[in-house]
Formats: sequence, structure tokens, C-alpha cells
Amino acid sequence: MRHFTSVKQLGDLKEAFAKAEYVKENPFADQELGRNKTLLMLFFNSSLRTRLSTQKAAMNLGMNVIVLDVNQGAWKLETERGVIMDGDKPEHLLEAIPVMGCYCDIIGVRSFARFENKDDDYNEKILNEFIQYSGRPVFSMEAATRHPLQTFADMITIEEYRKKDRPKIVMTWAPHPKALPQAVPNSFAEGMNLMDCEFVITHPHGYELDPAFTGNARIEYDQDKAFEGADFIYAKNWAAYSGENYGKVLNMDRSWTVDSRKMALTDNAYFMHCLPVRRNMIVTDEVIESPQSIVIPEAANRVVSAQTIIKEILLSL
Ligand code: AN0
Ligand code: CP
Repeated sequence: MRHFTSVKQLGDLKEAFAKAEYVKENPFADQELGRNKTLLMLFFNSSLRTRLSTQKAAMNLGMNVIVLDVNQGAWKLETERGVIMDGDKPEHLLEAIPVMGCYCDIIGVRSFARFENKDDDYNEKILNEFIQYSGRPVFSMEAATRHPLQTFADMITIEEYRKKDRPKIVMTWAPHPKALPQAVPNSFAEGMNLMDCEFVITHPHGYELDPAFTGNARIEYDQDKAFEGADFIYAKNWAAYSGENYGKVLNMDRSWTVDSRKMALTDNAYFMHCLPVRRNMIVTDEVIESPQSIVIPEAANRVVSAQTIIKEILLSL
């Protein structure tokens, strides 16, 4: 594996889960693999889990790690070609990318959807420029349309906790005051389409996701109905995708907040969320603190997913 941008690249899932399990049980077995190799982690957006878990994964593999917050200390970067650069941005991404490539062996990039131009977002303009111009293997630490390291961690977590061969997994929209990207729900949907499960997505009208990601999911607009008999509830907010409403918050309907009444409709489902989560908007205190909440082991598996992927990339160098 050279670049990693989507869980579709995991290949045979049984093998991918076996590799993840090996990494989880033997975190320091491959320290030689990363010796004298440098990972550059580049953040255009904030992060807690991705930053810490990916650095930890790289250190477990014996790598050196450089972290750069582009918006704190680096030059402001112009991203449009053809611009007369007489404004507040002293450097162009098209020089910055190959320069950064000179200082490392692998690059991880976090670059969220900007909601300025849907085509730029959905063509993964920034991530693809890194792939094209850095000369290095690149992996996504959440790009405009996908968050594959999160999704792989989610898949590993479901594999660990599932009690049935074919669990019912429900991804539910929940309210949030700010516009959030579709990367996590797109990517989760992509992952669930690869797993053996009954996959249902529930959201209010207007929050339909790109069908290229939702695939074979059943869309159910009645949240209570969707929750019936579920084994896993995966909550997430996202801004509208369709048409003129792209990137907009259409409502903050707190009747969609995941609470104990709704969880009681499930088959004692586990509660999942990628975090960070706004309590009592997305989920009540009671649900996230309940024994069925597996958000912490889910976050812990971010080290496992990152280490499994970085290891594959190191093996391909
Ligand atoms: C981001 C999002 O929804 O994509 C990151 C989640 C991992 N969340 C926020 O910005 C709050
Ligand atoms: N889940 C996740 O990616 O969290 P951060 O945004 O804190 O990295």
C-alpha cells in the first residue's frame, strides 16, 4: 500500500482484521521497520485523537515524528493556482508540498471539507495535490470526504464487540450547532458496505448523503423505527450535502439526540461516536456514560488502525 485514503483499500477484510489484531497484541514487534524513517503529520484543522494516536502508532513502529499545525506558526498557504499573491498568504501550497516531502518519508494530512466549493471538496483537491506533488506516500487523517483511519478503527471495534454474525448497525444523524463535514459518515457508510451487516442510516429529510458512499444502506427517516433491534448505534452530525444546501445546518432538532428512551428500542445496542462529541446535543450524559457506550475503546483502536496502515506503508517503501 502506498497511499491510504479510503477503507476500500483495506482489501480482504479478514486479513486486515488479522493484521490489526497482531498489531494490537504486539505493538512493539516492528520497531526496526520504522528506524530512521520520519513521519510528517500535517494539520490544517484541529485534532486530539488523530494527532495523539497516529504519533503513538508511528513511535510504536520506531519512527521519528514531526507534527506541523499549518495554521499555527507556518506561513499561510495559498491553494488556488493563478492567484496574484498580493494578499495575506506568503506561500503557495504547490511549493510547500514538495518542500515538506524533502523532510520526511511518509506524510499524514488532515484537511477538512471547506464548504466553499463542493467540487473541490468532493474531488479531494488538497489531498490529491499532496499525493501528486510530495513524492511521498500520503495517508488521510480526515480529508474532505473520508476519515479512513477512524472508519477502520470503528470496523475493528465492531468486529471486537459484535455478538451476531450479521449485526444491525444504525448510523444516526444528531443535532449540532456548527456545520460539520460529511467525511466521517461517508467513510463509515463506505466501511459498513464492506462488512457483513444490516446497515441502516437515519436522518431528517434534507440530510441525504452522497449515494456513492451510502451504497446499499437502507435509509429510514423515522429514527425510532431505525433503532428497533439495532446492535450498534453510531451517532454523528453532518451538514447538508444536497444541492444548494451543501454545507448548511438545516436544523438543530434535539428530538434527534440519542437518549435512553431510544436506546431502549434497540437490542441492547452499543453506542459509538468518533468523538469529539457535544453532550446533550448528539447524545445524553446518561447514554454516553452507560455500560453500553464504547466510545473509549473505539478511540483506543485509533492507535491500532493507524499502526496497521503505517506499517503497510513502511513495508512498501
Ligand atoms: C470533525 C468532523 O465532524 O468531521 C472531526 C471528527 C473526527 N468534528 C468537529 O469538527 C467537531
Ligand atoms: N475522531 C477524531 O478524529 O478525533 P480528532 O478530531 O480529535 O482527531
